[in-house]
Amino acid sequence: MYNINKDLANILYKMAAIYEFKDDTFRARAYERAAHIVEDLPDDIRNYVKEGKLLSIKGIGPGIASKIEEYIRDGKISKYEELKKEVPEDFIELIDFPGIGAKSLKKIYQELGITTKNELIKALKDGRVEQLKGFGKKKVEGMLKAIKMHEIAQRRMLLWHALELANYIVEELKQLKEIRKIEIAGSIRRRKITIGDIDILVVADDNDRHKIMDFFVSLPEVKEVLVKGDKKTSVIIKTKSGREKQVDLRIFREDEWGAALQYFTGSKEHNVHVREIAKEKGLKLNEYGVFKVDTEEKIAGKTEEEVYNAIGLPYIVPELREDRGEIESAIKGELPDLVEFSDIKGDMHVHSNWSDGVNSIDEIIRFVKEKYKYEYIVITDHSKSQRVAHGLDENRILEEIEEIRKLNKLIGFDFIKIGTEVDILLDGSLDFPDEILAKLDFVVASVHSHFKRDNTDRILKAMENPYVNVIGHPTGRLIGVREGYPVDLDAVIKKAKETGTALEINCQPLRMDIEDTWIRRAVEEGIMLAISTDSHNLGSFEYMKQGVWLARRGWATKKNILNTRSWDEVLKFVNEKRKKMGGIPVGA
Ligand code: DGT
Ligand code: CA
Ligand code: CA
Ligand code: ZN
Repeated sequence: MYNINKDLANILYKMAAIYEFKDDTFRARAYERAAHIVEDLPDDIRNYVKEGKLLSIKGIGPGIASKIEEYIRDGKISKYEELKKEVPEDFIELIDFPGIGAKSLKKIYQELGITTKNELIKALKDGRVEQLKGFGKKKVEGMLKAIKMHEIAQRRMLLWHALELANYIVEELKQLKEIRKIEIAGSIRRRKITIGDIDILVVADDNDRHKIMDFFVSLPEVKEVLVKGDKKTSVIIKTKSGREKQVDLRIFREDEWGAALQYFTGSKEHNVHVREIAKEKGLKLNEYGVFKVDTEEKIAGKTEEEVYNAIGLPYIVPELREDRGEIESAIKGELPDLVEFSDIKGDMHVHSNWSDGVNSIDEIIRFVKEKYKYEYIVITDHSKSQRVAHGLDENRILEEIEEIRKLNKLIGFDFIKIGTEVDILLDGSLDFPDEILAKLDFVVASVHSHFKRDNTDRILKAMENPYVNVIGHPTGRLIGVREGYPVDLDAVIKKAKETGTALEINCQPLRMDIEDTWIRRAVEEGIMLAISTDSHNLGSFEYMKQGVWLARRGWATKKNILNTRSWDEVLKFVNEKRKKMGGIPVGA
């Protein structure tokens, strides 16, 4: 479904930043708070409006409520349109981007008269900004880096967002009964973590093509038509949050469907290799089918499986199609049996409102038990060094343990496991003493500070601790926002193997950390991986799916993933390490 909460939150963030630019700090704070709240709502914002419950949400006052209602009614907020005119046009996209800052832009605008992005970059580079009061070399470098990150983020879209947009377009197109089959192809189907453009394929009768393309270009989100033909039409879609994305729609005949899907799913590298294999067999492969070179006879094309089989290969799942050895494995009949979402038995990294999560543990229990077939959830609130995230100190985590025991008693079994996301401190020691960690069922340890230095030493040291079971988001990267800290993942994988520690595949859209190639290495080395959502709100539990996709791109099977195990088996993993590294077993 199209995520209206997210789009609305993006506009509220922009409004907050523009108020900041206008020195209206009061409104800036109010809009920022409202944006946070809307972003984290567990339910579609339209339902709150429908039920007249908007004003009962804490942090949404009458002024903002009326803007939200206007947005839902008209698809825009007139106040936002007005506000945009008070800021140079180029600044609108930059104004709320992390590392840039509305206040800094304002100062540069006022003191240097700068109004475009190019002028801004120039002034940052030639030292004019550095000389302004309140700016220094470091800050200027940070801003330049942020602008570069922003450009990358604009060019490619995160998988989750691209998929939401693509699904929305597919739903719209499905209104046409002339469309007999429809599928998203390209990098989305391969579940790449960032997406260049969206490719949609359709089966329809030849004489319906025109009607379908007419309907496609008339969608209200279409901002520009790049090419319009009967077989292929490309448009630019503008999302409500102002992002622009190219969408290609292609129409095929029923008997071409498999060949078209195969061709337009890519990757290019995979396809080049597949065509070489076909050539060796005297066959030709294109988007319409598989043909004999000598007679031009068509021998396959209706389904993808048929296409692969015709050139002597078994079906290869889209996530593997990167020409990273999948064709060789297919020839040998050694393709891995990849992990699936239905294999997942629990989530091992979840924040509640005891630290910086939105929901109470009780709400989390009710939501997750209703929606997922999980056997356990590990609550892993932050430790005390994370002050902005309301990290727990020793006393508070003992209280949390008590609370969890009570809640488990109410359900009748230990659905909630007691954990922590403990900070790895600068010297590699942990933010809780061992006596506390020993009382927990499961421990995630993460680096949350000093992103500039090489953090290999800290992580290796943390893994030596008998109570640390997983290293959270091992690289610290935020896609399109900040690069990961320098870290030697080969050394981390080696140490993980030595100590019996797992590495996390973090499912947050901006993290999707670690990369598929490193997952593959971890799988080859036989170390454990935990796919975890790092949820801070109820909507985030759904991200588990993209963590599974990422694991699949890293060739992971069920046995490589810790949270496909029942808790008894997880406990074995935990206690093996505790024993090996000199800790006391769980519950002793
Ligand atoms: P993206 O959009 O950058 O995230 O990545 P893709 O893989 O979706 O690339 P895109 O949209 O350019 O093309 C979709 C697929 O179509 C691509 O994965 C393979 C196929 N394709 C496109 N152009 C060519 C081509 O010139 N040669 C071959 N062999 N395949 C192509
Ligand atoms: Ca594409
Ligand atoms: Ca494309
Ligand atoms: Zn974290």
